[in-house]
Amino acid sequence: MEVERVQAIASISKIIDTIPPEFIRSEREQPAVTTYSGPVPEVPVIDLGNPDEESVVRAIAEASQEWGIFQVVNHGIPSEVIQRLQTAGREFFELPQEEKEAYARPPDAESLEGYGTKLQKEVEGKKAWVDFLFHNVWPANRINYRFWPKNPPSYREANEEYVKYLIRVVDKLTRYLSLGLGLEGNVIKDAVGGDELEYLLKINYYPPCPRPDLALGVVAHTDLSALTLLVPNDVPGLQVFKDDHWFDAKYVPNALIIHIGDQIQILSNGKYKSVLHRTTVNKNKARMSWPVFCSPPAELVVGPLPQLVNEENPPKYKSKKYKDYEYCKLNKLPQ
Ligand SMILES: O=C(O)CCC(=O)C(=O)O
Repeated sequence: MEVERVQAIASISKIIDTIPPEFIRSEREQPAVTTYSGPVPEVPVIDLGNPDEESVVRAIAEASQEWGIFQVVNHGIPSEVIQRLQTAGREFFELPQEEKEAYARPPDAESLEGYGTKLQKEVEGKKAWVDFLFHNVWPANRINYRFWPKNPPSYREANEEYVKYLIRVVDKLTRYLSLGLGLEGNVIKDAVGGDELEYLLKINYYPPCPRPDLALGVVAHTDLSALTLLVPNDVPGLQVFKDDHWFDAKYVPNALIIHIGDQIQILSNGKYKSVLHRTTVNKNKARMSWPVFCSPPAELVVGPLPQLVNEENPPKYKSKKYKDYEYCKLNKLPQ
C-alpha cells in the first residue's frame, strides 16, 4: 500500500491553499483557539557553564518540579556540531521521495526505527502534520545502520559526533537531577540503565502548512523516555502545557531543550514532572527538530526509588519493566 507522506500532501496543499479535513483539529485542539495569548511565562533557561554547581542543581530541580522542561545553554556541544547535525538531517528530508522511502519503517516492525509518518492512531482519527525518521544512536550494540541515511554522505559522521557530546550532557543532567532529589549523583543514571541507557534519535520534519491555525504537528503527549534532549531549528513551534494553558516556548539560539520523561517522573515518585507538550506548524517555513529519547533498556524494571518512598510518601506508580510501560502507552492501555 502506498503511504502518503505529509511532505507530499503539503506540496499540493500549498497550491490549493487548503488542507485535507483529517488535518483539521477539533476546536478543543486548534492552536488558534487554545494557545494562551496573555503574558507568557518563560520556560526556564539554565546556564550549564555556571561554576556554581549548587545553584545549577537548584535551578534544574525547580524547573523539573514546576515545568518538567527547561532549556540549557553553555552545554558544551559546539555550535558547529549542532549545525552539521541539522544540515545532514535537512538534506535527507530534501531528497526525492523515493530515496527517503528506502529507509521506510517496515510495516509491523517491532522497533520504531525508520522513516515514517504516523506512530499512533489518534482518538478522533486526526492526522499530525509531520514526517519523521527514527534510529538508535547509542549504545553501539543497539545501532542498525540500515536506518541511517547514506545520503547526504556527511550524515553518519555528523550524527556520531553530536552523540559523542550529547552523552556527556546526559551524564551531567542525570547527576544534577539526582543531587536535586538529595541523592548521590549516580542514582538516577544507574536506575535508568547506566551505560545501557538507550538513545533513540528522531528527526521531525514539519512542512509548511497553509492553515497553521487549524493543524497540529505533534499532538499533546508526555515522553515515554527518562529524559529527552532536543535541538530545534529556528522556526518556533513547541508548546508546553502549564497551569491549564498552552504556552509557546521561546526559541533560544544554541540551546538544548530538555524534557523530563515519564520514567524520571516515576523514579522521583512524582516530584519531577513529565511535561505535556505539542507542536504547532508554520505557514511558510519547514520546522524541524531533533529529539533524542534516552530510555531504559526494555527489560529494566523502573519504579519509584526506594530512597524516596516511606509511610508518608507511598509509591504513586507501579514498578514495571520499561517494555511493558511502553506497550501500554503506545497502545493507550492503562498502566
Ligand atoms: O518538535 C518538537 O519540538 C517536539 C517534538 C516532540 O515532542 C516529539 O517528537 O515527540
